[in-house]
Amino acid sequence: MKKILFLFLLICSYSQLNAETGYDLWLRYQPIQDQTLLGKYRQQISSMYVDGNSETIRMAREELTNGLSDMLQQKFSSPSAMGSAASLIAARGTSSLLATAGIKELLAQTGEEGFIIISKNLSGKKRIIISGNTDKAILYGVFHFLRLLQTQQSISNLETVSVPKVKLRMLNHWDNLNRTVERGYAGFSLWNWHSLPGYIDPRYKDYARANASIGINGTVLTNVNANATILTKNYLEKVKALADVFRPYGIKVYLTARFSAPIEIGGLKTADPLDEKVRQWWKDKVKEIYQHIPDFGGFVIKANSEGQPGPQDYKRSHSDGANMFAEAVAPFNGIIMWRAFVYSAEKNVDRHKQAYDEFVPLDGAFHKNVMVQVKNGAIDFMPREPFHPLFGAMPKTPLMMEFQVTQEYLGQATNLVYLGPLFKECLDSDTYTSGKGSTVAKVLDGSFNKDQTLTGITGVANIGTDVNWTGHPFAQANWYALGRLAWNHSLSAEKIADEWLRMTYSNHTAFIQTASKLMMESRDIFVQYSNPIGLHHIMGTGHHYGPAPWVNNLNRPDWNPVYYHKADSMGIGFNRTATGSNALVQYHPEARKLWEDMNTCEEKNLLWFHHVPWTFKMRSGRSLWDELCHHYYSGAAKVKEMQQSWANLNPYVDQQRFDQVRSLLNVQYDEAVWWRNACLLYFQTFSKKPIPGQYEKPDKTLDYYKSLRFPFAPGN
Ligand code: GCW
Repeated sequence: MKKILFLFLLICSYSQLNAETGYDLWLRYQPIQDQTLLGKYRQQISSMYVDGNSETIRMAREELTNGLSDMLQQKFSSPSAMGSAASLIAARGTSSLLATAGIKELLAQTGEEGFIIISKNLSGKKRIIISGNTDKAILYGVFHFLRLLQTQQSISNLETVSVPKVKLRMLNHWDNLNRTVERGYAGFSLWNWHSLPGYIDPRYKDYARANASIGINGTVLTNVNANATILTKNYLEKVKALADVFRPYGIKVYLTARFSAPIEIGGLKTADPLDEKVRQWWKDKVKEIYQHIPDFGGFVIKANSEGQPGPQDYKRSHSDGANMFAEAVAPFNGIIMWRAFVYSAEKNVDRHKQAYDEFVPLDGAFHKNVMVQVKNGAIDFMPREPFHPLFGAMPKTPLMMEFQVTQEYLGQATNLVYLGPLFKECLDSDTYTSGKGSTVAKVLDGSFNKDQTLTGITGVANIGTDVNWTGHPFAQANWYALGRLAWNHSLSAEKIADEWLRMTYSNHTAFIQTASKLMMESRDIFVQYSNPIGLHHIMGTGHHYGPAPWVNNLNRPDWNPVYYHKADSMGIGFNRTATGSNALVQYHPEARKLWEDMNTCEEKNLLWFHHVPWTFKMRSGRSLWDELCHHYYSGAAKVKEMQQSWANLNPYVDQQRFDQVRSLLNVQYDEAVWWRNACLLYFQTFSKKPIPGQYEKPDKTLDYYKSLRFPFAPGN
């Protein structure tokens, strides 16, 4: 009886949770409800002191004061008189406050950005010390400490030493100057170019806080499909205004450079990277940028890709192009991230192979301050994609990972898809290029190259003006996961989901268990009802929304879905073995083994590498056709289960955010059925086999699905 009453009271109290928009992201700093824990925390943190007076320290102090005051429900401040009397001290290792703390050795390992959080007896009193070698490190430590409280961890015996595994942890915004966002599904661009630099939207600071809290230290403000206008004086003043807001949070600003800018805004006749006038133009432009933004990070460049101008327009190589920029930014310690996302309409070569063919011969030809930025897979951010064969294949060139956080191909902003498992699947893949265990993550972090100074992971942002930043409330988790993995790629996707859920929603065990499962399964479920068994690139034209495997009339063969699935009366899938395009040859022989034989190939990538007969016997005992039906149907059915799981979480979530997710899951179910029916009806025209009797038949015709149009779908 008592138990029932308790449950009743619990449900009453939760359903009165205040409505939230999601604006606060994972930085909600909710009052700690658990009284025992609250008591402990209050005792352990009776007073605080943040030492220093730089802008960054001021931000750290502000965050800690607000966070502690809100969570512990008592007023905190950091009075300058407090100093060594405080029970929580945040200070640089060189601070006299920590002279006797004995942390020198620890701090010798933490570099410029790493931090320590330790419990220590100092002058006869137990304290918590947050320290590092720079103010930025302290800021990171403060955010981490707040996270410990937000996720209700014990702070009794702290001995955290945390050092980022890669140096550049970035977001790439595909934001246009007119504020549309290419592949953006969360409203318009945050950057209000028109009102900058005069008006500084407070949101810019919240953006910086959120990024700093997960260790992101760079942001590329503009679309890789670049507009040269960003490099004009007017706009540089706007960029400077943003850089000034981000700087205290340790975030550097980068831009995309349009290769033809010397012609478009410089009045030159050519953009040839070996032309002296062009080189000088870029040098002057870069100098001008650094006059505005002394810590400008550098450029990201998409060249000779999907119609963008580039060095090949002048019969020069990618390294000629990259090195011209590298030379211009080198005096200012800037860097160049040169994208490897290239494939040509003229070449009749499997698109999968083109970047490798183009870039591997250039290994060693790039200047020291150039990174080659490689997407996680060789095609294009597909729902499931084997790792890009370039990882491990350019040992003399630092490679930057480019993930896509925005869900261009993974349900955009209507589907709940947690990308942690996708990121991890790639990072943990073994390239074998330096022996067993040469994971993509280790290639990135420089484990195999002692001379490598540049290391990095970036993600194409999913952020816009929507009040909750990301459109789908759960898409916030993908931004969060990108940052956390860039800091520490060995974190598990589960651990990251757990942290995010606790901070964003609730620490309640029942909530965490169900919600975490929901997240962890979501990506596989999406793959099942959209692109199972290694299918890829069968989405709608242009907007990439929904299924359109039948499309075969686009200008370039490799823009057509039929190019990728190759369904015919015999079977389905892309033969990338030696008897086909032989893209497999680009992988190390050991890595190749996972895929090269149709009979042993891991099934999740089977149709990526093989053209498989409809009657082929799968491990389940089913024929390929039946297996395909099984995946599409069970994928859609699992969305129903997701809806049910979410419904059960009602007591733990405020009504506003609960309803939004609930409604979106309804949309997701409809979209799953749409993918399932459209794909199966279409593939059936080749397999000529029935959809097994246990499944409900599609209630619409293939022609109906083919007739659907979405002229104003976002992100296009
Ligand atoms: O994923 C594809 C997108 C394009 C994008 C391109 C790229 C910015 O459909 O919108 O262009 O990749 O990564 O350059």
